[in-house]
Amino acid sequence: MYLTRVLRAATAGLVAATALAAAAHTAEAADTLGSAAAGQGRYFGTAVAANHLGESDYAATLDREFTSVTPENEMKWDATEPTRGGFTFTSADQIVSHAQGRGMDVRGHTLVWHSQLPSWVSTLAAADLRAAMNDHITQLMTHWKGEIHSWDVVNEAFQDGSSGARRSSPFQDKLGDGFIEEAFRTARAADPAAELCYNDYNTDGVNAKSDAVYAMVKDFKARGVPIDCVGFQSHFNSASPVPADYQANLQRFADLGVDVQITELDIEGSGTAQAASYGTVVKACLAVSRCTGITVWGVTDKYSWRSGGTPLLFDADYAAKPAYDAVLAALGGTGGGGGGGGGAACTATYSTDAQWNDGYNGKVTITAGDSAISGWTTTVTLTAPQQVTAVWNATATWDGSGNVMTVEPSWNGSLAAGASTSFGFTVAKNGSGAVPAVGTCAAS
Ligand code: G2I
Repeated sequence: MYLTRVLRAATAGLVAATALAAAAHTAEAADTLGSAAAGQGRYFGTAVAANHLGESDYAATLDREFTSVTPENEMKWDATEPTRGGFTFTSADQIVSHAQGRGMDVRGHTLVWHSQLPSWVSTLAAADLRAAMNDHITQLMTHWKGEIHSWDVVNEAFQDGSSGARRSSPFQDKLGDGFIEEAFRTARAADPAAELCYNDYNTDGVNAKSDAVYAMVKDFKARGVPIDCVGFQSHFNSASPVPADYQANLQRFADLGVDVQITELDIEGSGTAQAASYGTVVKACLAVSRCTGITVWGVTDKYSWRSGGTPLLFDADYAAKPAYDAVLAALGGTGGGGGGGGGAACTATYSTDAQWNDGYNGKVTITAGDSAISGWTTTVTLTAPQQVTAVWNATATWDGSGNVMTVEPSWNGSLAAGASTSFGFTVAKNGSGAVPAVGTCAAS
C-alpha cells in the first residue's frame, strides 16, 4: 500500500517534471524576437555591421534573437564598386555567410541610392550612367543570386515635404523619372527569386511623400513593372513619432498588391514610453497580413547610427530594454527573455464618455495582465485640429506635432494582477469628428 503510493507519487512527479520540461521548452521556443515573430509568420531582423561580428556579445545577441539580417553599409555602392568595374564583396560576404550558417535570411540594401555613392558615378553622362547603374545591379544581384530574400532596389528617391517630387540625384537628374522603373526591370532579370522593394523614410504615415510613392507603386502594378514590396524605414523620435495612421498607411500599400516590410526601425527615447511606441509598430505590422517582417536598425544602442538617442532594443551592455519586452509581448512571445523585466503587462482600451456640440470626454482604461505592475504608459493620438484641453488621473507629455500625448500614471501606477484604473481627457473637436487612437500599453 505504502509502496504503491510512493510509486504513484514518484510516477506523478516524473510526469509533472516531464510536462514542466516540455512547457519550459515551449516557452523557450517563443522567448526570442525571431521565434516569437516566426510564430506570427514573420521574420524579425536587424542591421548588422561586419566589423562587429567578432565581438562575442554582439554575435551572441544577434544569433539568439534575429532571423534576418541587413548589411548596414556593406552592400552599398561605395562599398561594393568603389571604382568602376572594381567590385569588392568581402565584407558583405562575411555577413551573408554568418547569416546562412545560422539559417537567417538576408535583406539586400541597397542597389540604387543617391548617398554613399562613389564620386565616379556622378561624373558620368546619361548613357554611361544608365549602363553603370544596370551593370551595378546585375553584378551585385548575380553575385548573391538566390541568397537574398528581398532587395532594396531603389532607396529614398523622393523628396521630403509637400511637393511629392523626386529627389535630385545623378540618376534622377540625368535619366529622369524612368530610372526607377529601369532599375526594377534590370533587377528582376538578374535574380527572379528576390523580392524587389522600394524603400524610403518619412513615408510611414499618409502624407505627400508617401502619396507620391503610393502613386508610383500603383502605376508600376498597373503597367506590370516588377515590384514586390515597399520598405518603410520607420526612424522615429519625438519630433517624428509613430504616425497615428501608420497601420492604415501600411494597409493601403498592401492593398495595391505588394508586401510591406518595416526595414530600419529605431525609436529614440527610453523606458516605458519608448516601449509603448515599439509595441505600436509591431502590432501595426501584425495587423496587416502582407507585412512580412520587421528589421530594427542595429543590434545595440552602442553602435546605432544615432546612439545618443538610444533607439534600439538592447542597451550598450546588451541588456534587453523595456522596448524589447514590449516587442516580444506584442509578438505574442513569453517572459522577459534576454534579461528583461519579467511578466509585467497591461492593456489600454478607449471609450468616449460625455459628448457635446464641439467636444467630448475620452476615457482610457488600463488593466494589468497576469501579474501585478508598478507602472504603465501608453499613447493617445488625436487628429488635428482636435485639441486636448484637460487630462485627469494621469500625466501627459506632448510630442512636437502636438497630436500625440504620452501618458503616465499620476498616483495610479500600481495595479494588482488583473486590476484596472482609468484616466480621462477633454477634447475640443474644432470641427473634426475623429476618434482618438490609443497605442500599446507598456507596463513595468
Ligand atoms: O541614415 C540612416 C539610414 C537611413 N536609410 C538608409 C540607411 O542606409 C541609412 O543607414 C545609415 C547607416 O546606419 C550609417 O552607418 O547610413 C549612413 C550613411 O548614409 C551610415 O553612416 C556611415 C557614415 O556616414 C560613414 O562616415 C561611415 O564610414 O557609416 C559608414 C560606415 O560606418
